[in-house]
Amino acid sequence: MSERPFTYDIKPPDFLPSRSDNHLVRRLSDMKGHFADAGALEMMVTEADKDVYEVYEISRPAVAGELRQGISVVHPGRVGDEYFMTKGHYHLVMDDAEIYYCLKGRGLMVMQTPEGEWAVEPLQPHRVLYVLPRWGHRLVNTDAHEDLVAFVAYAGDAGHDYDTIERCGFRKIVVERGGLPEIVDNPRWIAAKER
Ligand code: S6P
Ligand code: ZN
Repeated sequence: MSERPFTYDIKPPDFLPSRSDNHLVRRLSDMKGHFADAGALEMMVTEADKDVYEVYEISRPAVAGELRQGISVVHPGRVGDEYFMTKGHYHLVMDDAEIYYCLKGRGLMVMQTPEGEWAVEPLQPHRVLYVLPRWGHRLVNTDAHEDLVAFVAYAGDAGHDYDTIERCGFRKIVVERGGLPEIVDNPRWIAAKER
């Protein structure tokens, strides 16, 4: 029988999808190299290897024309003064864009191009963010208590380039200063010309 159109629900209060094909959990120990304060991360991993974020994937074939979907949940917390966040990535197919629709919580999307341009956009419930082709993206939860939850949709063939971010980092990181989020230079960022 041929495949049929399908629906699923994303309902409050937790906004987890009623259907998902994969559930990924990224713990502190998966985040080595991503947070600026490596010492603080190491200590936290030893004390309690907390979940940093989770992804519920609604999988589709990895071909252009399909749309993969998911729910990303970034938990509240900090490593040193840096807020919990996703690893972040470029799409392997750099021309593939992505839609984020924020369902719950407060946060920031940190974005950049390989050429060193950067942008940070605030996320709050009911806000849509369009991630342009070529822009690497990382979700940051800046709330002290609540999960940051977003629905995402992106081209089936997009793929994930994590290596570039692992090697070079994001140009900007988000830290807490006096109880408020502040965007600062990433001491680990390696500019394209030095890569
Ligand atoms: C996929 C999309 C999201 C992220 C998720 C986790 O293109 O941007 O589903 O995969 O937010 O982030 P990351 O950086 O670990 O893939
Ligand atoms: Zn993406």
